[in-house]
Amino acid sequence: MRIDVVSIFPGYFDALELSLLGKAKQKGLLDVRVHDLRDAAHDKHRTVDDTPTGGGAGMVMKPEPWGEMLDGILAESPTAAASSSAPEASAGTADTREPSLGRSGATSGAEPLIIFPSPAGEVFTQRMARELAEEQHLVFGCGRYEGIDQRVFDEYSGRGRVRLVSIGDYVLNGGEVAAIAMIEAIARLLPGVVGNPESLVEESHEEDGLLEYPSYTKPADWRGREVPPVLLSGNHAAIDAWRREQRVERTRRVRPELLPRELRGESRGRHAAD
Ligand code: 6GU
Repeated sequence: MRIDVVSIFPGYFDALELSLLGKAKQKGLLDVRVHDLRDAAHDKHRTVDDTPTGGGAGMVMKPEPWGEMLDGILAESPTAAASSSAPEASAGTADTREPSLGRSGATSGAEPLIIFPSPAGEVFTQRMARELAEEQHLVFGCGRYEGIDQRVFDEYSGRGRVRLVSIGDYVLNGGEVAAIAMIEAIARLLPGVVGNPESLVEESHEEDGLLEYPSYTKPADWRGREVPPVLLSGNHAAIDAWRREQRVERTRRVRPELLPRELRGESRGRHAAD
């Protein structure tokens, strides 16, 4: 998978060199390229922002550096159908393309998908991570300040697939940390990135949507806190049943909205324990 990232703080993405993802890059499973948006700002101060038209607080990212940067990235896309024509040049050919899939950006694959991390976007989930792991080329456009000039989204959703994606209901200073979270969630699903693929299926939010069971290792007694005896029993059916029950009860307690319909309602385990 190829991933391009555009940011005014490329240093954030040094974190991607560490651990699992660094190894994935070394193995050639993942090709991440980080671009400094200011390289596409050509005035003396390499300006990327300006005051909001119509007034208001904060600053807005100017469209021109984004246009130059994204045009360059799309022109170099390893995918076959990369749309590379500039607006002036595309006037006569624009109608020959498929109609835009717009924000929904459905259908995976053959052309780049541009993701703008934004608190105003659809919420990133494990399901979306799985979907995005099927893509050949992702481009993350990380905005700062009050956001990016709307015409950048309009331009690229008119030419290809664009999605605005949020990582949750809270506000970050920019898209960088959100992009790192999404890239990690996506990249670990690529074949060969996680050493033991079985460790992918038992996790929270995978398979049945329940949260993970609690894990223990040695020693069996630590500061008087004992490992649950069932885990030392060697009875694998009993262990599986215990873990399942832990997952259901933890989900009921912490994230009841994730519980599958058939498990909603009255708590189990109460009858025996209380
Ligand atoms: Cl993607 N960006 C920003 N700035 N804040 C966020 C976010 C993204 N997701 C949640 N909060």
